Amino acid sequence: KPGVKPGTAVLDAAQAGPADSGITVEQFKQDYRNKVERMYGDGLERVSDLDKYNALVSLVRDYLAEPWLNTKEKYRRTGAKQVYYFSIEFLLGRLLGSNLYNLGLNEVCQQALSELGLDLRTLRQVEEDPGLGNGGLGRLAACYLDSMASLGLPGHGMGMRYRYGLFEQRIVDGYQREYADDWLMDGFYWDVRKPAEAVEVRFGGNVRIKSNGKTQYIHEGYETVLAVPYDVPVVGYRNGMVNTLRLWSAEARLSEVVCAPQGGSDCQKAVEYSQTVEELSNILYPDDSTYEGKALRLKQQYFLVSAGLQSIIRNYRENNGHLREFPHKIAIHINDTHPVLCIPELLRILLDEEQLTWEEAWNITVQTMSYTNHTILPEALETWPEDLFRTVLPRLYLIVRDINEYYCRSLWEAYPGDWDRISRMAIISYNRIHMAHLAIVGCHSVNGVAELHTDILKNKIMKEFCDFSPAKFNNKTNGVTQRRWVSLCNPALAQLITDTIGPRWVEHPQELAQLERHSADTAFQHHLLKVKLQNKVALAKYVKEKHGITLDVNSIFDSQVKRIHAYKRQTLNVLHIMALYNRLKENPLLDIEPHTFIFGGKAAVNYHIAKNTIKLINSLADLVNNDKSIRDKIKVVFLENYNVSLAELIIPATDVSEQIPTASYEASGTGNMKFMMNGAVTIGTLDGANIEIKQAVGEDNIIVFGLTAEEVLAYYRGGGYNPWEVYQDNERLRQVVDQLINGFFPAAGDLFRGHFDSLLHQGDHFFVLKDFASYEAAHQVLDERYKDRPVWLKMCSANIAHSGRFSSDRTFAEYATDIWHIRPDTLPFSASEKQIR
Ligand code: B1N
Repeated sequence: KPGVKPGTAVLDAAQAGPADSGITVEQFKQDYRNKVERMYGDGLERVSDLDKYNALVSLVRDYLAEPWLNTKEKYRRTGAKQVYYFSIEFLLGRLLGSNLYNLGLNEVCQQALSELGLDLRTLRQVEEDPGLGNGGLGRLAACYLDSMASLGLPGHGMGMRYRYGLFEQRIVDGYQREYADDWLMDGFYWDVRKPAEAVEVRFGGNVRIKSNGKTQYIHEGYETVLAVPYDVPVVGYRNGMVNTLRLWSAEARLSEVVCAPQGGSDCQKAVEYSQTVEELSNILYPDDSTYEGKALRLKQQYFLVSAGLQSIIRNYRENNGHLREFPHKIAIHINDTHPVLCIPELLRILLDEEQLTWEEAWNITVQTMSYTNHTILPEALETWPEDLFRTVLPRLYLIVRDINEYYCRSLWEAYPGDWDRISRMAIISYNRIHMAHLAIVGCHSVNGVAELHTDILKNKIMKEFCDFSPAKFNNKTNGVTQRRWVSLCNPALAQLITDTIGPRWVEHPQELAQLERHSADTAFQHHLLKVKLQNKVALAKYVKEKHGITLDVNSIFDSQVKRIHAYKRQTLNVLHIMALYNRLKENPLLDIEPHTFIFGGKAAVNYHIAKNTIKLINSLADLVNNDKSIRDKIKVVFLENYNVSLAELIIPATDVSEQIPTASYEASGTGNMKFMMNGAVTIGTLDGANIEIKQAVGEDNIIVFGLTAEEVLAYYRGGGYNPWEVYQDNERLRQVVDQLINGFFPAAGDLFRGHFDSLLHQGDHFFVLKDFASYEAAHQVLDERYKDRPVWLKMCSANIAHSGRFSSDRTFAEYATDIWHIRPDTLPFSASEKQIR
């Protein structure tokens, strides 16, 4: 049923933290009634849920106006260094719950509404997910916003206000169908439009070089797009801080067009023009970890960068002195290569508008900029054709050419005569502009997102760059915010933790380590079990309402929820379930724990094999769920439209977290961290942050399997491996691989031939067959452990207890000290606390 939306959990009153909002229940009730009446000219009893929700958001915004203003004022007064996190995606998720929670207003609001006969949960559910991101990268940016504000640090987001977010996924007959995500349809009340702070962004045209003593670059004949900012408040956790996420929207100045000579007074033309302009911020590209060389994407990137930088510089000028001081007052962080045009754009402003020398401008730029790489997938590395770049951004093109020239000269000094190396490292080569190279050259810091990922960058993908400037390279293992990913989505667990070790963990997640002492405690284990069960019941209720499938809440909930991608190996999971099903069919009395296998995730619109994987999962679900002979021992469900809100429902209810990419491919993963914080046990490969999760929890508390990254890379060097041998040697595996095409899925025909071929005839690039036996054995170990409930619950507790270092508060503190050089004494993390990680 498309109408059924994932609900939200209730927070318990006892989770009150430090600062008090100062607003009483009575006050809240009165303010709320007034708000409804003023907004709708009608009484609370007569307005719709949507109206009630909107009025509540508007009231919360009123409450946060003062801290927002005070925060800005404080930044101006103290001249504190400001960090701007540029990201083409911010996957925020719903904001009402998190803002109430961080403002310390949750209990008051809940109470006030209930006295008015309303339910906060219902109103929270009205909210559309602002889905302005694809997956991990965008969600990470959102977690960092929460941590920056909650640590009381001056960090802001710069992003795009897409008219349509990531598509809404519906499953029709087992297939993914994409629908526009019209998230703004009912309005978005969290942001504030700031038309007075709009700036112009210029595209196309040409550059005239004027030389009278000093060379000047005159950009002419360009098209102008108006960038209008919308500011979203980012509320810190009970600390009175409110930072800003600035989202840019493209608009046309129609009045000018209608009057312009070319346009005549032709309204039709004006409308067409406005449509092409607005196209710029219309859609989020629905690709995760892939690169599409679309001109519109390049324009989006420049639009964000130019608008963002102009507004930063305007603000800087109002409050500060000379631009030479810029890097001491401003840090700009580039989230993957998408906003890397920050580098040439800042240079352009400093050179053309501020008349600085190249050397001055270059030093300021490099000192200001830092860059995070999020993937080593070759298909995600951005390169733009030189021609396209020159046409769309003629002035920036000249600047990039100059950067390349200076840089290649310095390479030549270091490696005289080594043309091959220089052309491999150049920013422009073979008529393409390499954005990652530009990022490495123009930033003072380059980081990966987990230890293994950074090692691979340093020793393989970016080895030559690292040899040339080793000091730039560093690791910052990702993290997630425990406030959204435990407190908000799993209030019952949060309550149990607080009852056990006190409330400080919400701000000092390292303190979760104290749980270790209680992990074998029967009373604690009993509560933990109860919490999990309660969360499973909530998820089962949703699944029943939405999909009409009944789940056994006493079964093991085993979840793989993430984008569908060959390297993430949903197929491995599927083949294992098929094998389990076959075993049950052979021996209906087989003594296995009942399992519920949960899948969720979107496939990129043009990624055919991934879309077929969804159909494969749904075909398996049809088969298994309708086979009476296995007596509900296994169930398979694919939950439609996986997004932040659905994650908030699935993660707390999960026992087993599937993190099974081919080693070396998943830069970090962040879902793995969310599951562990909620007490799920990971079954995973030694990839990305899984390795660090293993270090944190110890090898008894995680189940690892499969090839290591080193082994995978060694196979690639040797030209791959022979999947036929594995297939021949393992009967159970041979059976399931054959079942992809032999009529086992009655209506599938040749639908899964692509999967079959990629496993057997195309060399099994992702080592699915190679890792199968080890994956199956790992599952057997898991089941053994699960049977011994006290052992299992101890594992769950250990995962929660050691999840502190995967808090984005820790990650952010590291970025702040090591990269942005924000004074460490302003960080709430004491040196000794940092040691714990
Ligand atoms: O970034 C996450 C990591 O935890 C994941 O391992 C990684 O896969 C993910 C182009 C991407 N890398 N690259 C992207 C997204 C959109 C796009 O258009 C690339 N996403 C990741 C956070 O570090």
